[in-house]
Amino acid sequence: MTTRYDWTVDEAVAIHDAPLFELIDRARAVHTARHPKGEVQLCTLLSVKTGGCPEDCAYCPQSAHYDTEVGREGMLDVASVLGAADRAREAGSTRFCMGAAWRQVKDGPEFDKVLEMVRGVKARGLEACCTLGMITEDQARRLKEAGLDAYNHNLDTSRDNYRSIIKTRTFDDRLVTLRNVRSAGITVCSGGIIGMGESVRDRCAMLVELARMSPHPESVPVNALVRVEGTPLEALPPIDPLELVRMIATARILMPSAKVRLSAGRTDLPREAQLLCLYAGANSIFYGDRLLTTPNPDVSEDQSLLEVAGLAPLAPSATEA
Ligand code: SAM
Ligand code: DTB
Ligand code: SF4
Repeated sequence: MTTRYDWTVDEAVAIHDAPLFELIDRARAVHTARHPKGEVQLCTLLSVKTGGCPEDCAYCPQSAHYDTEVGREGMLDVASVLGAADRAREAGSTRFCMGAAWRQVKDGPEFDKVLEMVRGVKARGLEACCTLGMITEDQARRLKEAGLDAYNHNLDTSRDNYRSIIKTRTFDDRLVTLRNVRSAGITVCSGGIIGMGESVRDRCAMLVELARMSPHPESVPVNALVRVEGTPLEALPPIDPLELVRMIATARILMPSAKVRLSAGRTDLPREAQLLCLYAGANSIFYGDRLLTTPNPDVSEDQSLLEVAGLAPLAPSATEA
């Protein structure tokens, strides 16, 4: 099986729209060829700086443009972040992702604190990931020096659909940050959201944008929109769970070696649909009862999810960078 970097949107749509069992069979074959069968990486998220974000992302409860239940909070201190990292590790997570509601990183004391958090997370033997908005090449280099493994920066939707979701930055701004991350030697985590009113073609175009990068992103989160009161997208209908299965299977086929993460939206997803996503190519979930500002399934529910499927959390030793 070769890894391709020249996928077209037409090809991706044909894969996505194939009869469901054909799609799942194909994705499963790619998955088992490239990844240990019964392994799922557990990642824990923590919002280290919540709310008051100047960007206008239509899905986001943290945007200052919308009146949601999420208020602007100060930055967490390093000790409480590292306390959360300890608890995440004890619960079985091997990756710890710190998020900040920033448009872009500003050099100064807050960024220095993030660097300290990264060093602390690494000292605990966890993979360290950050998602802080746009970063420069120099900031990426400093994060790398602190030991950062991965940077999350989602494309979220297709280039064509971008302006209907976010007006305060462009799709190309996103690509520049991803390039800065890559050139600093940090692994790339980039994916998107379904359920924002986009077409199947938009979904596939977003995946193709990622799948034409060489190397592919090491990590591709697929989120289902969490519809939050006060955001412009609050009243959209929920997705059909099988749409998520198709999206994950398509991501798996286009980017065979990536970790495909079944991300936000699991609280509304029946257990059987989650299992189908894990069968069709997802090999990671967010673990812990919060995402950044919204709920995630309880840890006990997730333990039983993995148990019924005979899946095991990826062991820490296998992930140390
Ligand atoms: N501010 C940084 C940025 O936008 O890159 C980092 C944090 S931001 C909350 C990280 C990602 O969370 C977004 O790119 C988006 O894909 C996802 N996200 C935010 N709100 C969401 C929602 N309501 N439903 C699903 N995913 C969401
Ligand atoms: C990603 O793609 N999904 C995560 C993580 N990367 C940072 C965030 C989901 C956020 C969902 C809304 C919230 O909890 O605020
Ligand atoms: Fe800000 Fe990120 Fe939310 Fe957009 S997704 S409003 S950049 S926190």
